[in-house]
Amino acid sequence: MKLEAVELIRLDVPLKSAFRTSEGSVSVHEVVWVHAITDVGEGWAECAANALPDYSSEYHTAAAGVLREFFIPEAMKLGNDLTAEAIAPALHWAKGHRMAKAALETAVLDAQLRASGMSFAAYLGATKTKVPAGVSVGIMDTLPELMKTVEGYLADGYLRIKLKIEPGWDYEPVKLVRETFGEDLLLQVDANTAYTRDDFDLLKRLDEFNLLLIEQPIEEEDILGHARLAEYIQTPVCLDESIVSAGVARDAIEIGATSIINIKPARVGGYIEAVKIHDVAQAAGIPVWCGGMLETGIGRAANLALAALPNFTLPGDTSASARYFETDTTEPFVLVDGHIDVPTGPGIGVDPIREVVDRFTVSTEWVK
Ligand code: OSB
Ligand code: MG
Repeated sequence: MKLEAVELIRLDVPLKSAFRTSEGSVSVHEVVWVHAITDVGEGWAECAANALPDYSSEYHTAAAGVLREFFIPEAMKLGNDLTAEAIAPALHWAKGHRMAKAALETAVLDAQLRASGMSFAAYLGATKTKVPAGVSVGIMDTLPELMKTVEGYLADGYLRIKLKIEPGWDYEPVKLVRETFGEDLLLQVDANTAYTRDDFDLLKRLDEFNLLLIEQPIEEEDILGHARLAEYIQTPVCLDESIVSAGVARDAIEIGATSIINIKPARVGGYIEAVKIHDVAQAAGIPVWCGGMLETGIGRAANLALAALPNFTLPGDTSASARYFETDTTEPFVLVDGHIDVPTGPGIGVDPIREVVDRFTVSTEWVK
């Protein structure tokens, strides 16, 4: 196949409510979409980069820039040899920018799979037709507000709760949620790097709540620090931001820095690398789960396909459309008995709703 043109679309999709983490608060999901036009048809991907370089060094205008200036021209240079599998090797010379790389690879893969009639789930090796859904709960202004929010998600049927934490919003909210909703609730926390090596005693206090895991407590480069923490506390340590490739995953597992991994395809450069991490973890007996970046349906669809692989044994952050948006960009994903169906159609299996996309579009540019 051959890449003929790419449309980069900037969208502002309003969130139902602000989502606050230790890194900041967002009330509008600002993203770039990659719409690939190939000789065998079109493909879609949502680039996960935030508006600010707060989760990682990437941000959406930088992603658009590196796609426009380097990555799309490089993919076009492949000529008729373009395949989704050829993208990562062709971009390997460029350091970092994994979310931008992932978006281009995913859009090309979508086109490739749509043309051959194969779903993402089948291509990636999915073994499930529906996946259990958890929900990520942001930091709130007050504890009553948090209780009301968690209660609402449990009423919706979510199977596990993840609380965002930061210094000053950790022990008390976790204790209250555990006491209010009981020992059987699957409960975990995510610090998004908010703590340091000086906070181990504080983090150890969370041991009493029998959490499934603590996600990315300290900074992403400090893998050794996570290994030390993992020895010090009982709660399993789960890395998110730190795991940027299958190689890093292998090393982090080997030194004991992570006993569970949050896999986000965008963070690691795409779905092909994500499957490699799944396999490395599986071989080491380390369970994985699928994280999210507040994606709209276009990004969520492919994440659900990945979450259907066999070693994704914990509920992911792949929540229903209604958890995030009044109006999603695709047919909404719905929660049924705590699960979400894995799309079965060709490619990502869903299509953007043109009228909705137009409404949320801030700007578009064509790269040819
Ligand atoms: O750390 O997992 C994270 C959202 C944006 C950036 C980072 C993270 C998150 C979430 C929400 O926790 C995941 C989701 O529901 O998509
Ligand atoms: Mg996280």
